Amino acid sequence: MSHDREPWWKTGVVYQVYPRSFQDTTGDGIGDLPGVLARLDYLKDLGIDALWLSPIFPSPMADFGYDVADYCNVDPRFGTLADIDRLIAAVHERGMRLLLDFVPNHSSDQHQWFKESRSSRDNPKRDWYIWHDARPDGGVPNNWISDFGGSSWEWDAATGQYYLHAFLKEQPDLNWRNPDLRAAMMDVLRFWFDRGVDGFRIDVLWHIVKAEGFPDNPRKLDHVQRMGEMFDQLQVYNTNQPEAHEISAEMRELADGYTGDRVLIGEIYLPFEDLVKYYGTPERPEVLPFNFGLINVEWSAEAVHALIAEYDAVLPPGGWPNWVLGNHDRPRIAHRVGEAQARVAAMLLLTLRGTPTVYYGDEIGLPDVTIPPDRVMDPAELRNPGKGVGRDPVRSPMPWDASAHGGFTNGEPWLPMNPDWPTRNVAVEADQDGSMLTLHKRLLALRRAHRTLQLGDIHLKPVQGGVLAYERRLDGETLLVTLNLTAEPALYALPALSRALLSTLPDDPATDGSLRANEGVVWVLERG
Ligand code: TEU
Repeated sequence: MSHDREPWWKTGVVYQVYPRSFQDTTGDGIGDLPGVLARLDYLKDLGIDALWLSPIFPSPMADFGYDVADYCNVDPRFGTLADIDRLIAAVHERGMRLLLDFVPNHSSDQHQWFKESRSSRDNPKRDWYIWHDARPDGGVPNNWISDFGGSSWEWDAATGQYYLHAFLKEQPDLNWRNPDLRAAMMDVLRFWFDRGVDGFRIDVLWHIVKAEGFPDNPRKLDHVQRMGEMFDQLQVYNTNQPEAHEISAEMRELADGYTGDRVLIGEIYLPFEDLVKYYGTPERPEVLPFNFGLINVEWSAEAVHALIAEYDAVLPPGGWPNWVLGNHDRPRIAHRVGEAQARVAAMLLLTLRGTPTVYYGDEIGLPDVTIPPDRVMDPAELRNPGKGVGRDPVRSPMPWDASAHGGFTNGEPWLPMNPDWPTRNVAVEADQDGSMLTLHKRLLALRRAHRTLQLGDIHLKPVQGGVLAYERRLDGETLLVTLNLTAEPALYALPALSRALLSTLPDDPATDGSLRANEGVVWVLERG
């Protein structure tokens, strides 16, 4: 069977760049687009296929770019439209792809559209946002809670109505029920597709439409602590409405009008049975939803096995899986499972069936960085201090070498570097046989060398003493992955004629299936 015609995003590996923290070229302590350009050869050499850039659009930065003031331009802190054009061209010259971040649920309150919308009740753009009268007693229209805490409604004294914001009050929600707004946002996608962008990660896609009539959300009894106040409620009326599927199908249709297998990856935090509906149907495809299962799972062979099985069971026919270990909102993998297990996690991510996304810095084992109170930048932390919801720790600047500020900037970095940057940086790890970076390069090279790892079927094996194992099979080749998710040695009963291809540990693995503490191995099963 030929697999040559599979779209690039099925076989490829995505790498998330948080542009503020990648490479500064101007000395302002904030990364920029020329910085990304300067590091493209590093990414090519690492072996990834596509870069996704978190938002680079003009923004007051109330939520570090997720508050967009102009969807069709570049923030001067990051560069210019000419810089993005150069970057697109340079990415393509290297045979890679570039994805941008589309933020359709809300704009900045400084967007021209919102300025017009709030200027008067009869402004033509009034209905581009979600306005609502106060209750007779002057109270908020309903009980919806914003993601950063407090009511989702903000009073606008000038026009005497509330507007809705699922996140900060500086991020008013757009009204996708308004056809003109909808058309304007589709034009935004066209603007970037026409410039050659290969796709988008779509921010909070499941939030995009709200229930008509704005009913109160029911209260939830089991309080999910880490996630904050908003999760005291079941998010039934403010998120995941049927109309969201029509919109994602429309976006998909637009993308399909372009050549080159453009991809749309939806950021959706929902239980699997609801999540997978965003694949759409073969007749009406939607998006590739991010699967955040590995971010939340308890780190044991049994729990990860159950997670993979559960996701596989709900995946619709033809639905291509997706796996993620971390992003700019969630604790880093090295922080969650420890440095030793982070190596095993990397092998898991890059050998599972599906499109993996690597979060910048995870390839060198960056930790979560403790932020002193006077350096906190994230509104989530500023509004809920000390609750552990801050995202600055996972956004620290990339340490490239042992020069000042890790080679990230000539100025003062906007967030503190990892304290061990003089030894944990790209240059040091590039020369170390046993480093996390070398492991990532080997895993990515192995994935490229074996189509089986890219496209093969997956067959989960029963867990044996803390070892998670699965086979990947394609066109007569069988690879076996055995992952010791414990800090103790473990034994896995190997099939005959198994030959090790790669261990997560620097020296050769045992040939009898015994795994060292925190070791993962990829084997090829040779035919007798
Ligand atoms: O994140 C939405 C999201 O899923 C939330 O979990 C959010 O990260 C967290 O609760 C904040 O406290 C996306 C972006 O990834 C995030 O950076 C933005 O802040 C958010 O949307 C609003 O655009």
